[in-house]
Amino acid sequence: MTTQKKVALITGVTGQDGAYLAELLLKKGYEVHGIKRRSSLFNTDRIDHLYKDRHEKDVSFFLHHGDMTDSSSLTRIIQQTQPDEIYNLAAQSHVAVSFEEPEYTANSDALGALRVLEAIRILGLEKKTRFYQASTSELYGLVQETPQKETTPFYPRSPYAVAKLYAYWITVNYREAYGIYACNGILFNHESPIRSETFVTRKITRALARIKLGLQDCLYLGNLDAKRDWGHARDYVEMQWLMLQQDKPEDYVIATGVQYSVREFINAAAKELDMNIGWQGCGVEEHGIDQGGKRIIRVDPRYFRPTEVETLLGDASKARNRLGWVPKTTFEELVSEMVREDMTLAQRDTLVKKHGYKALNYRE
Ligand code: NDP
Ligand code: GDR
Repeated sequence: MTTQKKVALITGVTGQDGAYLAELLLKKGYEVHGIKRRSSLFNTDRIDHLYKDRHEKDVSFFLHHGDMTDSSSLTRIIQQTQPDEIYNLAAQSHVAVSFEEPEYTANSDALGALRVLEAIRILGLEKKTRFYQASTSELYGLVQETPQKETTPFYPRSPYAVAKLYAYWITVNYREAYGIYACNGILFNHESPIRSETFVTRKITRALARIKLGLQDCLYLGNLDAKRDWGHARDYVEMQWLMLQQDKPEDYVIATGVQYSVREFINAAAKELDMNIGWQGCGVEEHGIDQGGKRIIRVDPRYFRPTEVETLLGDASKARNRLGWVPKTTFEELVSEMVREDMTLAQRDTLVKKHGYKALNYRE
């Protein structure tokens, strides 16, 4: 007897979480469909290792062109793939950028979730298709309680967070109104070596590796006092899957329960590279100096946000007690893995700088 493969559809498959989740679901034997946007450059770096040409045997991973701002593409893909599970990860996910592109952020992050839920309803898939919404700790914004858990009131502080608040509630509403198995994962920051370079953790690990090798002089950052609860993306996508395997759909906070400041992240990354950073000055004058007294970290107010989220710390007891989920990777392990990978990339860049692209081929 052959058992039918489960079918999953991932929006945002080309992003950090999309790549880890696709890999996890393929390992579990799913047929995985991903939605990618049209781009003038290749945008599938993170998932290229999973992709096989459709003409090969045993292909389980398929990509479709679509966009969160385009209902027709979303509805068509859902109709064609008839997924058992949809993971809605696609979003304009940068908080600072959302102040510059508030309307687009609302369109893709808020209405995008609605479009997927409406497609499920219009296509009569309410009883078949389970829906995961990538909600965020940014909903807590100006925090009303510490640590933050599922019952903590929301106070969003950016166009991104406000858009995600709509997506959170429309997910709850479609669950209650139409009986769709729909869940919110309220995920705190999670990082990895494939985190995009504009988020603070990756910006730090990449820059310090480059500074160490002489490829860059200085790293400019914004608020060094901001505190975050940072976990590893690989651990968090497991929870996204687990949430859709339960008897009843519910919302869960996913976090490590430990908090560090941006400055502490820098110190941890520097330690991995045997760099010793001394801190001097305060406010916009604060800077980090290396052993030789060179200013290698400076504050640039350009990176300050009009309204900042100063502190986030999650309480994931519900996920631990109900689903047995605990994060596997510690803060130190996360930083170490990111620094190692960025050091390898910086070494490649050094090689290219010295000998041109041919040097890479000779090595491989
Ligand atoms: P990324 O920014 O790495 O990935 C976002 C993905 O969404 C990319 O594949 C991107 O495509 C795609 N995308 C963006 N806009 C559109 C659009 N209009 N139509 C179709 N696709 C689009 O984010 P992460 O992987 O880190 O996060 C995944 C989700 O989880 C996001 O919704 C994010 O807001 C949320 N989240 C993330 C947290 C984190 O710490 N990482 C914490 C809490 C929530 P492209 O590659 O072409 O840009
Ligand atoms: P965040 O992540 O806004 O929490 O959103 P980000 O890494 O951008 O910022 C974290 C904190 O660091 C401060 N910061 C800087 N941030 C950036 N990007 N660049 C800088 O130079 C810099 N200097 C200081 C920020 O002000 C902030 O306080 C991430 C995203 O993945 C969201 O999609 C997700 O919902 C939340 O995490 C949970």
